[in-house]
This record gives sequence, structure tokens and C-alpha cells, in this order.
Amino acid sequence: MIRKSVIIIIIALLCLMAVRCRMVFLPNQEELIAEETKELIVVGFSQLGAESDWRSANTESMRSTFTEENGYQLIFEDGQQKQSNQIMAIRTFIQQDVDYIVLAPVTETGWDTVLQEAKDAEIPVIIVDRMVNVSDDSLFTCWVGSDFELEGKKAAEWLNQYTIKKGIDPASLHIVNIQGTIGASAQIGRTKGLADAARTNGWDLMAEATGDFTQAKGKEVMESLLKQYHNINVVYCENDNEALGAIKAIEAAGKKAGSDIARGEIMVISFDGVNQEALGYVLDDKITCIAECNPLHGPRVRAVIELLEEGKTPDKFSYVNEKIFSADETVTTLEVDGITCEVTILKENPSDRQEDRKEQ
Ligand code: GZL
Ligand code: ZN
Repeated sequence: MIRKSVIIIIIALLCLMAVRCRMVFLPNQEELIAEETKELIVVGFSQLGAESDWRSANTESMRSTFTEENGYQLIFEDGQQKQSNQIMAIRTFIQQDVDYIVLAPVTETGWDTVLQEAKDAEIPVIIVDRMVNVSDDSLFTCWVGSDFELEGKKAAEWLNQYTIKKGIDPASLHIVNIQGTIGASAQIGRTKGLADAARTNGWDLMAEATGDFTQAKGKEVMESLLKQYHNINVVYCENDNEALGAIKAIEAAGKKAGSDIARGEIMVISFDGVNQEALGYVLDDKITCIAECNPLHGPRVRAVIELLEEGKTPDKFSYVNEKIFSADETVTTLEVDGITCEVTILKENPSDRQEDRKEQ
């Protein structure tokens, strides 16, 4: 009799242990889901808008990098070119308690308050592309982007070398600058690059007017500049979309966009090198030179986040290397800020060139 009751007790104990084990070692459904989503690093990305091909490529680079299979959950907010929308997006990210905030700021100023809120919430903020101008650099963890003034210097030095090699009198250059969004780092740097070179080289920089980085505005501004000035022979466009618009206006006015200033062509210089039509225009000598602005920030931002995840400290500022494109072989190398950069002479179909642009 005792043996039977002992056996029953042992079986009962074993069942009890099995239940307890299941609770300890076999996670239940909620724990499994929590485990799954917990592993995803949540990134809130406030993109400034969708004004240009550059911007679309930049967005695509971020979306294709911060995927679930790469271990991320991306929350994307389009600011539609308004800082107020971007500030709202950052506040939402703070409420959602994301792991990282990435900000592509539409203009440089006005970020101190909301970045302080992110800092108080202990959420690291990574700035991409344009810069923020804040009272205290600790308000952002690091910045990944381009040296816009260097881009401007490169484009201006290309023009300087061109005039020297072609024997063009610098004073005979009558330039207009179709600027980007006023207050954006890309506009500030590219405008400064040209203005400094014009002063140094004795060029006639006649006008600066914003085309807001869009094709429509670029065309509109060029139309009015052509009415105001009859001697324009260089148009400096602060991105390719503006250049496409400007060329439409030049041709509508019965003039020709091209490098042959001496024969009355209007030389167009531009920035980005993302838009396929613009790259095609380089091959057709409608755009004479494009200073590259590389939009592929996704992998670089991911590298920064992975360093932070490992408790390491990324560089505060990391600049991307950028080329300068032309189909004209007059200028093959440039010396800017003590560095020599080779001009990439475009010959083949530009889409091949896109392939060889590695995601750095
Ligand atoms: C540059 C970026 C600029 C591009 C434009 O990094 O901020 O904004 O040059 C884009 O095409 O609109
Ligand atoms: Zn020509």
C-alpha cells in the first residue's frame, strides 16, 4: 500500500516540476514576441522632404539599410520642407521612446529646444546631410554628411582652371547663382565657395537667388534672371534639379546651354550627380560640370549606430568623399585646400556610373 502511495506522490511531484519547468524554460507567446521586437533597434528618422532626386536617393538609402532583416525597425517621417513638422516628428519619437533619432535638418538653426528634449530623454541624435547650428554640440551625438563649402570650392576651382586653360579673361565671366534652400548647409557652403572664388579671381558675380533645390523654382528664377541680365554666360545651380529647370529656361529664351562661352553658350555648373537626366546633360555638354554630393548615408549611419551599440564613440563629424564630374577634358585635376582631386571624365552611359558608386 505504502509503495503505491509513494509512487503516486512521486508522479505528482514530477508533474508539478514539469509544469514549473515549462514556465521557467519554455517562454510563452508574449515573451517570444517581446523577444523578437526587443531585438530590433528602433530608429526614428525625420527626413526633411522630397524636393529633389538627391533627397529621394537619400531616403531610399535609409529605408534599404534600416530593415527588419538588418535588425532595425525604421519609423520614417517626411517633414515636407517644414522645420515645424520635423520638430513634431522628433517629439513623437521621444514619446515612442525610440532607441535612436536620425535628423536630416531642413535648415541649420532652431533645433536647440527639441534636441535638448531628446537629450533629457537620453535618446542619441544622429544628424545626417545638412548641419545643425546649436549652442552646444552635445545636443547631438554625431553628424554624417558632405563638406558643402568644399563642394563649392571644387566647382569654382574647376571653372577657374577652365578659364586659365582656355585663355578666357576672368572679368568676362558674368555669373548668376541659383541657390538652394536659404539657410540649408548645402546652400551656405556652395554659395560661399562661389562668392569667395569670384572675389579672388575677379569674376562678375551678378546675382544670387534661391531656387529652393527644385526644378520648377530653378526654371522660374532663371527666366527672371534672363530678363534682368543680357550677358549671363555662367549659371551656378546649387543642385541638379535647379539646373534642369534653368536649362529649360535658357532654351526657351532661344539661347544654348554649353561650355563654349566664347561662342555665346551659357555654361551650367551644378551639384549632386544623382539625377540621370542631369548626368545625360553632362554627356551632351548642356551641364559642363557637376560637383558630386553623395546621398547614400544609410550604411554610414548604421555603422555609427553599431559603434554606439557596442558602447564605442563614433567620430563627431564624418565627411563623405565626393567626386567632380565633367565630359569636357580641359580640366583633369584640381587643387583645393591643399588636396588634389581628379576630375571624373564621364564618357559611358551615366547609369553604368551609378552602379560603380559604392554604398560607402
Ligand atoms: C545636400 C542636400 C541637398 C542636395 C539637394 O546634401 O542637402 O538637398 O544637394 C537636396 O539636391 O535638395
Ligand atoms: Zn557646346
